[in-house]
Amino acid sequence: MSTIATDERIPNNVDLSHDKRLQRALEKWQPAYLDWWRSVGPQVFSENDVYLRTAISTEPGGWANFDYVKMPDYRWGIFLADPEPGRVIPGGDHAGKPVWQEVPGEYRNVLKRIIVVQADTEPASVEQQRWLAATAPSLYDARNLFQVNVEEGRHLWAMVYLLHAYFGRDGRDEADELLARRAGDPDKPRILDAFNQPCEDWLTFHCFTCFTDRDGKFQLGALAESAFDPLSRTCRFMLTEEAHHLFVGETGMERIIRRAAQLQRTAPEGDVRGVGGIDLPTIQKYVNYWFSYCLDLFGSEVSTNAADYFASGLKGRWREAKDYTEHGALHQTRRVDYVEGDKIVGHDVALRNAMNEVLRADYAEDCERVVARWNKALEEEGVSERIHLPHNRFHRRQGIYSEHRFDPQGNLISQAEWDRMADVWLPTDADRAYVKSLMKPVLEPGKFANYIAAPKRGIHGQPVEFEYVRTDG
Ligand code: BYC
Ligand code: FE
Ligand code: FE
Repeated sequence: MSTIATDERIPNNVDLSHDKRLQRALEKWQPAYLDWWRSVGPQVFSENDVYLRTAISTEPGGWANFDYVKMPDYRWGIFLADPEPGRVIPGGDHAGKPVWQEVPGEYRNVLKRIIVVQADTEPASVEQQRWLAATAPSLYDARNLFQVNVEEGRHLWAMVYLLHAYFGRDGRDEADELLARRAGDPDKPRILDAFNQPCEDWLTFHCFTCFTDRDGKFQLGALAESAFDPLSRTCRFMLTEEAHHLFVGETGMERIIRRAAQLQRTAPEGDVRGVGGIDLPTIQKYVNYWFSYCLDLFGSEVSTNAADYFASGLKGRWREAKDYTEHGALHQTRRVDYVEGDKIVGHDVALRNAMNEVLRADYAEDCERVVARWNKALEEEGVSERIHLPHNRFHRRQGIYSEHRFDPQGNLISQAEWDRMADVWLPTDADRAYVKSLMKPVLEPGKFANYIAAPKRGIHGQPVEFEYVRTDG
């Protein structure tokens, strides 16, 4: 196990105190990070005690400490999973050779680009969510939001460490740029689309943590299979934290869905909105919107970038080392559906060029499992409606389907048909205004807003009515 230094200015298990130059550079970045956190991080309860988990080691089972902490005092640290002895490159042209501890010159720029794109999403999500706590449906939910926020902050640290440690001057410049771009700012936006969308209500937040953080799970999984070992180790530890973000999103959605079903059964004429709930058709529209946006995050169906990343070993497939026996992905194809005139025609594409599609399909399968659990909840609540994921061609802005219109079942439709149906499939301004109108803070311990069911249990063995955020200052 690696040594943990938790009492240093930057907690770490990378022996930072033995690399004074790196330590000094990161200690110089630290106040800029804190300024960023204060100006565009959580704007509500920003100085209150919050019951948070802090990573203190990478030991399975014992890696986290739970206690009250004021967010600006959170100990953001640099933690890499322990090295795997004898680890070899999992996939691509160099499969089976020893992993790299330094960045090979020929891959320097691409690798830096991948790390910057990954890094950029972390602060972006914190910015998107910075006002949400003002309308928290409970202290429990506010705490979960803050937990996700501080850990996305730590994920930024994880990537900035790689930029500083392995990319010299360019890396330091990129680290500064990461604090300069802003989610949704037309002049200096974040890199990927979904990270410029507003996140101003809790249905959106739970869709985001369920679907967008899950993109994170799969992208981090692909990077955990990287030939560049420090990146792999960083991502492996980030995935440990990510599990909670996905829990927040999945159970948050389930609680809203459950409440919708309960209100539907009891409200006069089943009018959920009439009694201040979020109705299932509205929830379905938000699912359609966020799932399709998140599919875009995997890049084009057919991508030479993706082929190059795989060939060079920079990214692997999901669980490349564990789940595959053939790691070259050469002389194999994957069927990709193209639009030709008014038909959808499948073509066999070289597997390496379809790596984005392979990862996207693994992601979609994971999402299907989540939706099946929500539908189980609907069954338990005794209503016949179900939530469905739209087809992967529906409402796309990136890739080969973005030039055409499809219905949620994936059928090619005309622009006129789309215009007629878009308001049925996607949230309208009126839907968003309605959802927003419900966003009123509920800050009494153990109480929940009317549109969301209470969770089954609290955090880390604490009761649901625990004071997860101390509101008295
Ligand atoms: N929006 O060859 P293509 C997370 C660009 S989430 C805007 O199809 P490629 C988190 C693309 O950059 C995980 N632009 O794409 C979640 C390229 O531009 P250039 C984030 C887009 O490169 C919640 C061009 O279009 N991690 O951690 O094969 C909270 C052609 O692209 C988009 C990563 O993404 C888009 N949606 O694949 C907090 C991993 N899609 O280079 C955190 C690192 C594509 O021609 N990123 N473009 O100018 C990658 O591996 C790849 O860059 C991508 C794109 C998978 C994103
Ligand atoms: Fe993250
Ligand atoms: Fe996350």
